Amino acid sequence: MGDLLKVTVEKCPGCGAAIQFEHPGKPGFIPLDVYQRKLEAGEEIVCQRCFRLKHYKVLTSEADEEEIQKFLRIALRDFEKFVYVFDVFDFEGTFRPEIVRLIEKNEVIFVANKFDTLPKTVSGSQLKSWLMEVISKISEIRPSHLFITSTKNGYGLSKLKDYLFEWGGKALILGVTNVGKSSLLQTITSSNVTVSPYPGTTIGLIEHKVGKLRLYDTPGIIVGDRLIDLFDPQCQAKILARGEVARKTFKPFPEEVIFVSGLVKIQATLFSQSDVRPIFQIFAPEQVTFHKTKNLELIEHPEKHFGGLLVPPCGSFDVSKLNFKKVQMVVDESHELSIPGLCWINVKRGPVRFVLNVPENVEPRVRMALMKPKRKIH
Ligand SMILES: Nc1nc2c(ncn2[C@@H]2O[C@H](COP(=O)(O)OP(=O)(O)OP(=O)(O)O)[C@@H](O)[C@H]2O)c(=O)[nH]1
Ligand SMILES: [Mg+2]
Repeated sequence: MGDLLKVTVEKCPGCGAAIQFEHPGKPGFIPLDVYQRKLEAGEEIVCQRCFRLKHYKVLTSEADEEEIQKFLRIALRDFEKFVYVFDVFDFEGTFRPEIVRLIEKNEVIFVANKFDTLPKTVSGSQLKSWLMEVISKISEIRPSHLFITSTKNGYGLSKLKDYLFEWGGKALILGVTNVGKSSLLQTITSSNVTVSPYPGTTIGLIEHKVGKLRLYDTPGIIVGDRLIDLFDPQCQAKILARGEVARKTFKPFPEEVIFVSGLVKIQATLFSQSDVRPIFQIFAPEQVTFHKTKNLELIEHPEKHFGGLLVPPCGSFDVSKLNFKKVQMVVDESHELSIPGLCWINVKRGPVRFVLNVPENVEPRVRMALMKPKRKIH
């Protein structure tokens, strides 16, 4: 391969990976003949992975986790301005105090994206004050700039764009995989970065101009404690909330158990009274499956029924390697139980004692309720 070719196009404009001709299946690969043809025709040159993601919606190579983390550590040193993006549907899974602490001494603006996935009854201002409170609780940070956005329906984008236009200098977009970093850049700058429901779409730094600001897209930070992290990229793409989340109401008998996505087992009883049933709502993406049962065999040996009665969102999922743990939590009407990367549970009649069986890597949390109780149900 001639050096000339390397110099002409260094990076794929879709994902930021360095263009290369030697390793098919690895990020940045493009067959040399295709590259030369496109170069001569003056067509845009994107790597094979981005081309297939854009045109066929298929993922042909995965990002190298270690490389990405190494790359991010280096990038962090070079910036003093950051745009931290998180997903409001999966707040606990994507607002990461351990990452925010790395950048808090700098100028940071926070973007709460995917507002369209929340129930319509939650207003922008209600979400904002809830976020201010839960953020300061878990990270002791009071964001001075917090924007609520949806790249899907355009909510909040012009406000964010106006701010970025005047900000000046250079800023790094940062956030967990799949929160919508590239989508934001794409809509704000009308650029051609690759957006896809697979985690790890962006691979390198991609620079864009927004008024006086040079804004850089980055690879998503890979975290391992969300339920969704257990699935392969194809499966993650399926389970991701695409529109408003679905809600399902439960009023279980003490002997009943609810399986969510086949992998989380929930038993719930009212904390103080055993003769009254608890009531709660589970909010989860449309594709997440629920199974309520009294069947003891199923309750005690769920591993035997995966792929049959219990369906994780993807058929090819191998549960045999998973370890599970038991977690108990008591949640009243002013709080919610969140299972990062899967769902959250809002209590209508409580306090409820939840006994959960979850995959070992997943950390359920209790948080202040986003969906405020309107009236107490007796
Ligand atoms: N419902 C909804 N989906 C969104 C929104 N923004 C992005 N998405 C979707 O979320 C998925 C991930 O979007 P990307 O922009 O590729 O996310 P990213 O943070 O750049 O992901 P990585 O590069 O993998 O870290 C895509 O399927 C987008 O269509 C939004 O505001 N609402
Ligand atoms: Mg991206």
